[in-house]
Amino acid sequence: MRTVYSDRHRLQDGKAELVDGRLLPCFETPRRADLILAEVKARGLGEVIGPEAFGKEPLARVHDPRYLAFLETAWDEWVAAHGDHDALPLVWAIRGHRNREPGTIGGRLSYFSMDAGTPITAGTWKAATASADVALTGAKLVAGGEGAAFSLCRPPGHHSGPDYLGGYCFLNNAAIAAQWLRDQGAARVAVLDIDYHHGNGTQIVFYGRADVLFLSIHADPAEEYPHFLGYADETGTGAGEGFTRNYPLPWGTGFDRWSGALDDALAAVRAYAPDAVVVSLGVDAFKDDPISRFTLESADFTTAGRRIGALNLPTLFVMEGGYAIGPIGVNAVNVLAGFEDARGR
Ligand code: SP5
Ligand code: ZN
Repeated sequence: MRTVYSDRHRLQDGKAELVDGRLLPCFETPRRADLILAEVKARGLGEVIGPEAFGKEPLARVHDPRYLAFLETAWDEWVAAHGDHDALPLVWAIRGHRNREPGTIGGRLSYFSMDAGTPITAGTWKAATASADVALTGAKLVAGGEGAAFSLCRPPGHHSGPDYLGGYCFLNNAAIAAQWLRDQGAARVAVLDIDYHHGNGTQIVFYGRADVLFLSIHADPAEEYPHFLGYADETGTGAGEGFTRNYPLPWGTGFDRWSGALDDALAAVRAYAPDAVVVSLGVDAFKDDPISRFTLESADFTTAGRRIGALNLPTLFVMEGGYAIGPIGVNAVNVLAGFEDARGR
């Protein structure tokens, strides 16, 4: 399969994130994408191409225009108010507070954020929009008849909701791609999220809809980030009832149990008979991931890819998380190679 990749990901290079009460160097670094790209080339997965520019329209199909306007100018406003260092929010609306956009950049950053782990930097808007273009270009390959494509997105996307950033995500690449596929005529799209963390942003985008099936296998929010969404009893609402499925799993989960959830999710995808599948491909379920607590081995990612390939459906892989830097390329490309293997390529 072909890989879509843009060097512009390097423009998102945050200094620090708040973790367990300390400001630590960002886990979500440019090296991640560089190493995945190197492995794509080393393994001969297929041609690597640059993204096409899709503009703001496909972004606005998923994100609130006020949020997009905020994100585009946030850095300049932040620098004018606070100086030339990364922007992080400090306070959030909580039970009983007003959900009303404040006037200052600091207040607006709080209003449009879900955590203090996702710094806005000088290059955030350019990197995030390039990442969305990478996803959309992959979607175009799949819509055009290529059986599969790999969008090597960075920064990731699945935690970003209609009007907020968080979890290292600014624009929801997978949701933007899934919506674009719908807009191009796909009747039904399934989004399968295998990142270690719940894809809260993607779930929210499609929660009331039956035309996009959302399935997420992740660490139980009762113990793991993002804590406030991703429970099994979240199954969709209204017309979307039954079209969201969550598989929260406990810390320490290994491939036996994880793959049981995967098989159940894949059966649901089959029954749904979508025109295309978007895989939110995080590899942070890996045993040595520094911020995660599942125990998948590198070889398990190959098996997972094979099972996804056995669906025999047009498939777009969209890169999400994975922070064990050394093996990140092997783990991600193992999924893609397993997929190709199952397809007989
Ligand atoms: C795309 C993606 O994978 N985003 C993940 C964002 C997670 N950010 C907060 C993680 C908090 C983990 N706390 C454990 C720290 C290890 N001591
Ligand atoms: Zn993750």
